Amino acid sequence: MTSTLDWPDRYGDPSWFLQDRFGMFIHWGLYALKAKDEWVMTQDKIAKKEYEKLANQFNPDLADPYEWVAQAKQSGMKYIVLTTKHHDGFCLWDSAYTDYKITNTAYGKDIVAEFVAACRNENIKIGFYHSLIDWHHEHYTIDGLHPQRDDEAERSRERDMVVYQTYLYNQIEELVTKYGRIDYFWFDFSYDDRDWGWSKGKGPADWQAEKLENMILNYQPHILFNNRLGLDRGVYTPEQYQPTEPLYTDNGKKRIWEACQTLNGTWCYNPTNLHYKSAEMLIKLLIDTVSKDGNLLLNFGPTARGNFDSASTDILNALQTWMNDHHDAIYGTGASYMECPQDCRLTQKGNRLFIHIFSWPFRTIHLKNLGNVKYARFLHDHSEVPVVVYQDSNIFHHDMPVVAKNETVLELPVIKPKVTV
Ligand code: JFZ
Repeated sequence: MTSTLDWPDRYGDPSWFLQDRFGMFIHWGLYALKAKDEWVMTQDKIAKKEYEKLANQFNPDLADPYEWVAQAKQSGMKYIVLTTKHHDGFCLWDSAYTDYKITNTAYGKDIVAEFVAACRNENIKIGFYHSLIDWHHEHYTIDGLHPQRDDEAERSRERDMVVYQTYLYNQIEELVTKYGRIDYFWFDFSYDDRDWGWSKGKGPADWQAEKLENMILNYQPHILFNNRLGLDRGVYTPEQYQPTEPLYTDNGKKRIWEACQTLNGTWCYNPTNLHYKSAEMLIKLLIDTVSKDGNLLLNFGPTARGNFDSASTDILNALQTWMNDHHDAIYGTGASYMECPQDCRLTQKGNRLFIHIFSWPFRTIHLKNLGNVKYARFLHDHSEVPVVVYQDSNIFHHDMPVVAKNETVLELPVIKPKVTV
């Protein structure tokens, strides 16, 4: 079935995004020092003046964006989205509009500039995450009193969202004019239940969403946006949630979507939270996402010293091993029209069907309506797998090894090529 994409004509061409399928999310900022949660300022009711002091403590002596990018690339990720500013308002670039920025810490350098240079060097697409919420800006309005603003001066101050709008606009203009070509702008506005009122009552008018969009497109006409400007367009970003099938709008247009997922439930570096997803689970998450026509943006939180911890590195290494053998079943693929066999996922490009075996079968994989297929093979070594096609029932049967690793991929040509939207 052919359907049209739900994608504004005036946005950039999303072809690269649909081809690449796999990206790295990086959440990094002052909150890494607390090593709990990027929401720590609000959750632990840390007053603004207190939280600001973290900037004096911040000395990421191991931070090396070239290393981040190299690790992402070797694990098969094709784009990286970095937090230029999270809700705490601390800026990772040398903004002219605030002193609350990385260049005023012991690090001294503009890490966004370094990150962008590293991505270009490695041919990795560049994404900027930017929070619309700002706990630090004195004119970001908030519904109710907040611990961060609990002193008398803060209480009595008149807040004027228009001042914040201008700040937001100017900073985003810096980000899209000072660093050359940017491929993806990832806005963040959250209606999270952890929100404590920061988003309450707010919508696109509060940050002049259309104006921001127009300005960015003016400088970067090829750019892609996610959907969190609140305009109900762009890359749809369900968070820590896997849909059951490709996503469509109410009128049947195909949505471009991206699963954003954590390693252990928090976005920021958190060594005390040991609920890590296994490498096997993360590989399956990637496959599951692509089998439903989505992209996976997998999050990593560098430590306060700026490097990936060993848990992250172990996962990156495991992803690298799998992607080396199987990337062909990910890049440029998407949902198949074939009916999925039990305990499997299917991805397809053209007439190449990939059967991702999630749980090893009892010697037989039943694939319906296969037609007359000449061969099947394992993707990782091209070793042949016997196929038996029963004329009437069109059951695909192969006499496979009794056991093998999970997430093994079989590849076979199918008669009807996939129609790409
Ligand atoms: C937001 C942030 O608050 C969070 O810290 C992190 O950066 C994440 C990627 O984005 O949290 C959200 C945003 C949207 C939803 C949930 C949490 N949502 O749409 O359900």
